[in-house]
Amino acid sequence: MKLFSSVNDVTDVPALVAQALAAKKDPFANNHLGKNKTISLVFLNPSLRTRMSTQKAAMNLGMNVIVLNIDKEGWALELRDNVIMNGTTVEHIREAAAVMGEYSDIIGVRSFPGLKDREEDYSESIFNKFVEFCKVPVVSLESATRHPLQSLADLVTIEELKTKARPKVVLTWAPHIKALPQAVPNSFAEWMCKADVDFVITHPEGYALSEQFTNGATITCNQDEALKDADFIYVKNWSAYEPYGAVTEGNEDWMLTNAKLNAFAPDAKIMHCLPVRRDLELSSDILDGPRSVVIHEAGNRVWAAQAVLKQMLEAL
Ligand code: AN0
Ligand code: CP
Repeated sequence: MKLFSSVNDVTDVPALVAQALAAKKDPFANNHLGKNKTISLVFLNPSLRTRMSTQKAAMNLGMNVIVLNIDKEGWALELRDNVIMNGTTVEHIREAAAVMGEYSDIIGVRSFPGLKDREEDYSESIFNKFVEFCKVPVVSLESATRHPLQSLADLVTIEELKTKARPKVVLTWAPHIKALPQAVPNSFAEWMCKADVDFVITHPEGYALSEQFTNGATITCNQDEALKDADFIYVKNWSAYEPYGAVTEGNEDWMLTNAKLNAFAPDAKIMHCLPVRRDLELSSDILDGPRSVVIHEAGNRVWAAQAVLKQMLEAL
């Protein structure tokens, strides 16, 4: 694998899930593969899980790891083309990415969307510029529109914990006080639409995701109905796709609680990519109770990253 930016870069999804589960069983089986290879993890935005799990995965494969919080520690980056750099930016992404490529065998990049200009965000211009200019394989650590390492870990978690061949998986919108990207729900939807699951998306009016990610899903604005007999419920906030980046008030009752689960989905396992705002997005009674699998899910981020990096190392 030379690029991991979406599920479309994966030739065999079940095989990749199997490799993640194999890595979980025997973490150091391939620790010769990464010998004398360097991965650079470049963050334009904050991270806890993606940073630590990808670093751990790379170390399990024997790689050297460089982490650069370029937003805080690097020169101010110019991301636009055809501008005279007489303002606050010091270095253009063209040179910066090319230089990072000189020091790395693989590069990971995190760059969130601005949530102002939909066309710009959905063209993935920042991520694509890294890919173009660094000239080494690139793995997405969450881009403007997708978070594929998260989605792979989510699918691994569902495969591990499911108790029936074709579980019902529900993605439910949750309240938040900030405008958050659509990357996590877009990506989760895109992976679930390719998995052997019954997939339902539920959100308030006005929060429909771009259809390019939801083809094959059942979509409803009735949360109670969507939750009915769910095996897995994936909780996530996102801002509107149309009008882009908008947040509307008055949807506080979309927060999932044990009362709702007792009524509609008593056996459901509750997932969230984290970080989560307690008692705003998801009730603490769920997070602290037996239905939550969020820590297990976060643990699986290591094995998802390890499966992807293994395939990238094999293709170097
Ligand atoms: C980010 C998001 O929603 O995309 C990262 C999630 C992994 N979350 C926040 O900004 C809170
Ligand atoms: N879920 C996730 O990607 O978390 P971080 O933003 O902490 O990396």
